Amino acid sequence: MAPPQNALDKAKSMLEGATRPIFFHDDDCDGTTSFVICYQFCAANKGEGKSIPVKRSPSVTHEFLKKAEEINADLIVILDKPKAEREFLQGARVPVLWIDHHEPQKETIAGLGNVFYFNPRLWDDRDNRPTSYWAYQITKTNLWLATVGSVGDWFLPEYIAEFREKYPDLAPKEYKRVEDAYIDSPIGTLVRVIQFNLKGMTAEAKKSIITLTRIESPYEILSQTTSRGRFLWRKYERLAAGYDKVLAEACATAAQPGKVLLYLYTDDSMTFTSELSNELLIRYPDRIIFIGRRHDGAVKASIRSTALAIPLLLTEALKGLEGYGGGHRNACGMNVAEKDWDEFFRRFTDLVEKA
Ligand SMILES: [Mn+2]
Repeated sequence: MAPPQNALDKAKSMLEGATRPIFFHDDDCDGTTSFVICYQFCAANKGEGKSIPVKRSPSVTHEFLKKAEEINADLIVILDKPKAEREFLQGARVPVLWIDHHEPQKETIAGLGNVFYFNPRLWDDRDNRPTSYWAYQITKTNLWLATVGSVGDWFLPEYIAEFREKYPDLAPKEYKRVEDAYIDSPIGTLVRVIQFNLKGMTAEAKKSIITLTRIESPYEILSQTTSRGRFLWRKYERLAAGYDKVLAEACATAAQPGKVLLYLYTDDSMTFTSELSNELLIRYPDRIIFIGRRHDGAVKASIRSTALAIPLLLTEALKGLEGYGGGHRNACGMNVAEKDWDEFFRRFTDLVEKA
């Protein structure tokens, strides 16, 4: 079952009633677009919102409470964060609206009357449509950002049809799968603009987020019709040069035979690991995508596959070596000491070839 209308309405009225909402959101494309959708919705209802991107930790910890107190917030909104500390929720003296689509956190919220937890998986465990999708269902505003946010989180929403009607030049083909929109499309470019703007120094990323809250149309960015759109585009362009270089190198290594497509890079200035592995998986769906970065005497890598279950292979290949790894069935992260890298990778490819 999909979340009922009254749950969407409840979230909507909480946003409508807020005059000083504070948003703790994930610092990826989905979390940030969700924030902008809700922020602009509140602004239209005279609510003055504040963005607190929650980086590194998957959880909103109790230390964040003082941020809400500092600005005298009358509503706390958590967006796209899989976890929050009970101490944080319990200590909040104002209502909390928590919208997420990861593993439901029933125990964390049990008995807390001030928390409204909206998670589609409470109604249907297979429903993990992204947070930006729900932000759109709740507010019915910002169709283009909701589309970009959903595609950025690997989901093609049904409202892509409306998007296409409104912006035919931004969806020139009929996209059937999220992969079609994710690369080589204007929507994919907008996803990248947001992803790249969130990279780098915190202060710089914050400035980009604030700028994004002022954007009214995707053309401001894509055609640089305003100075704020130009600002986001420039940062994107600066990083795109580096990204295109690593992408070209990675595509070149794809010519080598084998089930595993390995690309190792040493550039320390910027990490593109997750964007790169998504794109390579679309371009080479039959391969295991293995993207690693040499850093601090270790190799840190991300592994993706469309079909093969990776965690067990990873555990097996890491046995007795200095390293760790794990994650989801088709997407894992791992870290191994540089001295053990060759041995690890030999074992890993052997296991993949036999699988
Ligand atoms: Mn998400």
